[in-house]
Amino acid sequence: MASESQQVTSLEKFSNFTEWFDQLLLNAKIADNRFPVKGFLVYLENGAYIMERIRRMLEEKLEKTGHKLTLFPLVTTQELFAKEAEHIKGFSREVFTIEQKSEKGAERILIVRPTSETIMYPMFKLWIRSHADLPLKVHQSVNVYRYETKATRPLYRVREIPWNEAHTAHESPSDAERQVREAIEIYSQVLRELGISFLLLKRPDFDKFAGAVYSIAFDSWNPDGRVNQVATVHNLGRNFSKAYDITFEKKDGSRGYVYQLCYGFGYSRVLAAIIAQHGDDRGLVLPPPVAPTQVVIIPILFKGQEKEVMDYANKIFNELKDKWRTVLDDREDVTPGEKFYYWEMMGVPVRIEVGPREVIEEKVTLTRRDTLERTQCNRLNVSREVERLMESLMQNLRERSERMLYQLIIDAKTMEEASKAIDNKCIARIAWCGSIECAEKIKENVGGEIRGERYDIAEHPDRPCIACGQTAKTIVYVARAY
Ligand code: PR8
Repeated sequence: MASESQQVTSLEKFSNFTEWFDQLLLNAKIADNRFPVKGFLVYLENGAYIMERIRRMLEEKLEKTGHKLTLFPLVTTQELFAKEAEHIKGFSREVFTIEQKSEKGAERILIVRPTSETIMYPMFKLWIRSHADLPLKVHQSVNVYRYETKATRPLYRVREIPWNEAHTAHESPSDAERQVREAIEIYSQVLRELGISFLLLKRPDFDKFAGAVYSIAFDSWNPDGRVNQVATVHNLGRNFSKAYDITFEKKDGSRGYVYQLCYGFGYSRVLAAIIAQHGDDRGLVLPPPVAPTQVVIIPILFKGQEKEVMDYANKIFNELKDKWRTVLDDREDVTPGEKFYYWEMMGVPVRIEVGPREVIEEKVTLTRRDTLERTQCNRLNVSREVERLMESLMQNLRERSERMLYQLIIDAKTMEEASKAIDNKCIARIAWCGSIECAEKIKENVGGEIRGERYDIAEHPDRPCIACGQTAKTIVYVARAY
């Protein structure tokens, strides 16, 4: 068994992230950002494919846990939109509207969903009668539209947002809390299966979702130091049920407002995280569950032996094609070297080369994309070997990404240390007293925002607030964000 390991660098990705990312989007057929309406992206064959795979992974888990698939309209009225006061405050400057003119010339403005609370909840009011209708759990994968005022960035901050949103209603606060844990588990599982590592953070009150009691966010790391919020879970308490009058008859015959949650999973941001966390200077490195091509077979042709090699390559192809998305790259006008380069950029997890030597020895040579390590195996074992490599690659992606996350976290005891951490494209871990004044001071002096405290583990401050020197209430993470 021959083995040769090579160092794959990610220098370009870390030193010049934006350029690296933008070029890769086009070269690897992920997305084209040149559409003439700002913030609206064209998803190319690989980008659209990967997002579709992510969608299926998520929806399968949502449906297994009793979330019913629904499809709600794109629009709502201004009156319905304005019912929950905090929500309208949060979103009013970001909405796209449609002008609707009747034949008589009367005008009506419709609001295009920036999210669907105000579209779904008037219907929840009609559907929910008694405790027997609860919990109600629905979800949909749709585009929502936000006139983002922050600078747009392809995949990270778009104005047409492809996402899945789930909305639930419950009879008690404890059932709503149970649902928070279920939602977190579902999102964590999908992200884990994609090897994406993240901080699970409870957002500070000043940064929670408009209308929520509290918000939990999944902040994934990014090579340029800006965290990428790929998903969020919001506990809405009874804020919306009171505004939209969603009540139910309790077991004891009295009536009460339902407790609600909404949670969202940003498909384009998860795609960005896959590219950004796993990619290297040669291009994409795709997790097998979402790779459009999982195995590529490249025949190495020598004059006079073309037929033997092609027959052999076809045999391997037939052995693999039902189990893995396999391509036999038999282009005649492209050299094997050029093919290697192309498929490496495309992030194909496993490459198989077969040449005259492999034919004679009844072997194949395999290269895994994450480490570019080469191995050989007997032709008869190829299917098993591919499976082993896929598992090992996936585990390595997960571990490598997790290691990087913890390398990027800098425990900062002073403003200077925190500021230096942010300048060095890291995430600062600091002690904070909880006051808005100090949060503002930190933002100003450090150059990053307080993203929140860990939700998955309890972290107790062992030092005073970094800004005022008073007793700290909590340990929080500070970073720049998209
Ligand atoms: C909600 N209501 O709306 P959220 N570009 C790309 N992805 C985005 C963008 C953007 N401009 N804005 C948001 N996302 C709740 C929960 C129904 C669902 C993605 O929550 O405003 C982010 O990944 O927190 C974000 O975490 C997710 O949508 C949910 O958005």
